[in-house]
Amino acid sequence: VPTWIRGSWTYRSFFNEVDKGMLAEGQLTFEAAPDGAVRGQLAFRSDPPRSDDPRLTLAGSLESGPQQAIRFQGVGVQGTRAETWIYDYIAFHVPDWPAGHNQRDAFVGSVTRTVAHKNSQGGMNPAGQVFSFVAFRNEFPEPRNVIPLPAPVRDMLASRHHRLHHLVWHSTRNLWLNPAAVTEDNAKRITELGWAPPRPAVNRFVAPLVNNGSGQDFLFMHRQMLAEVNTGVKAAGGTPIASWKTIPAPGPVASEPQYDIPHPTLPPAGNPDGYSVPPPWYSEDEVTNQRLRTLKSDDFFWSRMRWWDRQFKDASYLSTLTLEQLGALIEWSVHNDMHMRWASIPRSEEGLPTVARPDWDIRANLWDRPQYDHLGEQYSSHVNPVFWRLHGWVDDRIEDWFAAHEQSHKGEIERIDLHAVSWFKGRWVMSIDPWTGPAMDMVMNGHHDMGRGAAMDPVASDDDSIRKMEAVIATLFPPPSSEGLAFQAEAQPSPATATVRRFSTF
Ligand SMILES: [Cu+2]
Repeated sequence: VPTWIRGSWTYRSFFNEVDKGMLAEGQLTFEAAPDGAVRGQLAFRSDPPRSDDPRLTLAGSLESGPQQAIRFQGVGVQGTRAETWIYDYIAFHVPDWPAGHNQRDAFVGSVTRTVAHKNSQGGMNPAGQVFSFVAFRNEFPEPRNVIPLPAPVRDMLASRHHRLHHLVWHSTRNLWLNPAAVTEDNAKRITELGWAPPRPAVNRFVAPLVNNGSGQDFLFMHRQMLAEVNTGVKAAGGTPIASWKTIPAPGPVASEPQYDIPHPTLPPAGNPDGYSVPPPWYSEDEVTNQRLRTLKSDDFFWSRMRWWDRQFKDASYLSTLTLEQLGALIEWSVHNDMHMRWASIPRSEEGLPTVARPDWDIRANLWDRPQYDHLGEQYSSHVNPVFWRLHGWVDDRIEDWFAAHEQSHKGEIERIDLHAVSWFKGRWVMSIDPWTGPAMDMVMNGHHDMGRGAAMDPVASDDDSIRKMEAVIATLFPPPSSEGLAFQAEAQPSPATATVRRFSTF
């Protein structure tokens, strides 16, 4: 299904006359395109927005064939100054230049006034007049701008310690049984560094280990992170982040301001609530491209994600699972796919689309700035505001699981307090101390204790644990040869094509 039209665009129309230039500039948004049908809106806003600003509701269809053409009609919205307008549009998607540099996605076309309407000078604009237009794609409004985390919380999460901790925790448990990454020597080295995971998450074929307790580690570690971030949010004067109650369905990408309040503001077109699915990007790896296209499609939501959403709330199913099974089954299905569905193209320091961070590359000047919050890998995902909604959804399933067991065999699971986290013991819970990283790291550096304040300071005295985590990364992902490294150090991340090497991590 060609969905290139979906999203938010800037529209400019022009007179087709030698001595006249631009006619109008507006904002175009297009929604889902099931079976080639499209709907959307063209709005000519004043600043601040007013309820009678001209707006047209658009409906039409994508044409099949190699041209990527679209036809649509715009009908003025009742109560706006466009009330009596009807225009027809035909447009063509502009192909990519193979060697084009940062090309903006665009479509170009022709528009005609289908019925005459009054103009603002009191005269009539005649039917049949024809104009040209271009529309270019607006930047996707990133969650960090639409639903930002409080700055102190964001900066703490973006600190080197937290980035490394999250990356090293996931990487060691994901790669521990991968013989290419963790040789005998490497295992010894990582053990000396204090980072041997007691329970690997997957076997050497990357199949999740559902019965070894690693799923409990996953749930515990992230429950602790959620508690700490919400402590930080409260300390910064905010209200705790609400989890996704249901995984967000594809929704409208445009929404109107609340006009009856004193200073109405326009929700960002293309991502009004912060939960719109960012467009896929294109890497050199065709499997990744296909995975991204599929995960980001509406079909995938309705056929798969909604199903998972119900499955992991279904008491009769949950009451058959141990806590570790619940964790592993969620992590390696809906959790990983939510990460990739809501991931946006990685961006360089200048905000340009860039290559994915190479596994070995943890250079602070490139990857430690707070804007690097790519949801598709663990050095950055927890800096993204969507991470906390998504993991809130995961965390809420633990409570559903407990309630389901209480309902079907009351008393077999007991609620306990474990390292200040509300946790469980009993028949359905493996008796382990869930792994969140080296004990020393936690005690000395308070990574998981924002409440105490130490970790709010990104330059807390954590040099030693940072050096150890850097050493783990260098062991798992040896950097290229020193010549290669010197070359890379000079080169900026290339904006040409985004290569994703780490897609298997989520
Ligand atoms: Cu994580």
